[in-house]
Amino acid sequence: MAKKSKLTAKSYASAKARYAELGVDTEAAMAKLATIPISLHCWQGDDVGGFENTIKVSGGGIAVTGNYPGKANTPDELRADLDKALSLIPGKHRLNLHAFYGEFGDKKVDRDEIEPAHFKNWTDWAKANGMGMDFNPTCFAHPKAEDGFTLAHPKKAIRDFWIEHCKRARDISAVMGKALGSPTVMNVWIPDGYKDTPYDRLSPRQRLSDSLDKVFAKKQNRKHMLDAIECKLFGIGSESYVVGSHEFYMGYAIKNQKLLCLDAGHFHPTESIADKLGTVLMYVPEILLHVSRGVRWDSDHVVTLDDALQSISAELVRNKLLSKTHIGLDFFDASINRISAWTIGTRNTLKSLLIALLEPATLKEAEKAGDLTTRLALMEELKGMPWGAVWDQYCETQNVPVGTDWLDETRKYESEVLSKR
Ligand code: RNT
Ligand code: ZN
Repeated sequence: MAKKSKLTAKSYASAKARYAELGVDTEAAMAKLATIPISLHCWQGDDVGGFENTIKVSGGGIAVTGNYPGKANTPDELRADLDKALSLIPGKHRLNLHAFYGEFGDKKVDRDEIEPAHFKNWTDWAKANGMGMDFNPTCFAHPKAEDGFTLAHPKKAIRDFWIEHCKRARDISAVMGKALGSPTVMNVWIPDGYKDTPYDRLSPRQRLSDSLDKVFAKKQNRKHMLDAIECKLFGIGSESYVVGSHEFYMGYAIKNQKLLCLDAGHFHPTESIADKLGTVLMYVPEILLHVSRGVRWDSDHVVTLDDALQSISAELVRNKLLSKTHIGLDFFDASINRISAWTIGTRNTLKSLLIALLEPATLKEAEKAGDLTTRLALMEELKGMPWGAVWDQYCETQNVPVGTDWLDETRKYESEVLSKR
């Protein structure tokens, strides 16, 4: 360990000098990175299962594949797994919880009956860890969503059921945010859509708009909770038509000044959300990101340090959009160790932010001056800069494992804890 620290320190000293030549202050970049929270999604820990005492219904077009042993079966197990993941990730982060992860004892509590008390243990846990929390109504995996429609359902009784669920979720969010001293971002995502070509594309959207108006009718304190809405291009089982399209939610968010949630996997496969961030923020107050990775028709692979991720972070840093952006993760992989999945995805998101924070001001200046040759040359040279040495130093100063040392920790946890489940 001591040998490793010495190596880290040595590499960092040389990296610091290299960046200084470009006018980049590596210490300032690390200090800034330490202030950026990432909201860890609870659902990577149990394959989007939840803890309701009802027969599990799948659906909603979000399919988790893989059978890796050791998934969390209880709230305590899920919290222990999150504790482990958080101990391997530098910085202070948040928890993003779905409503069906409430603690219902042995009672059958339907979605239109959830209350703040069902989430008290989660809130206490977050408070003890000094973390904020985000929340989501769960409008899928339920008998009343089995035909693929919830808030836009043609039947009023079904719409009312989901409206009630979302209203309660907002009250719960407000209680959480107040208790934790940081607003809870509540994101509404619904699966509503058709597998095959619809005749009427408009009426479901009018119904959704009307349902959302009812959900959001009660004024909530923005210090305690913020409303976000998430669009999607298509899903498994809603290939031909999704009610909550980008245009729908973009319009609704602008009109009602809600947060727009942009999930990196919810657009055409070659369409990047990076280009949308600044533009959308010209018209909506804040945004929520679901950092994810689409692969062909599926939207939720573990986030890797790819170009798409790096352009998202670059956009946020270059245009100073971080203060208006809530960064959350959204992926679920059951084919690998789930704690490693969280660790890889979150560390990658942070790495991409660090790379962006290490960009020199000369890039902007070159572009402004019309010197596009320098812009291209610099952008390419930056790819070879030793940001990895700065990252290692950051991990070291944040007291989390450097390099792949975290993998030893998840392996140990797997043999001592997960394998016994
Ligand atoms: C689904 C959406 C949504 C969910 C979570 C579980 O396509 O991305 O955000 O993944 O709410
Ligand atoms: Zn999402």
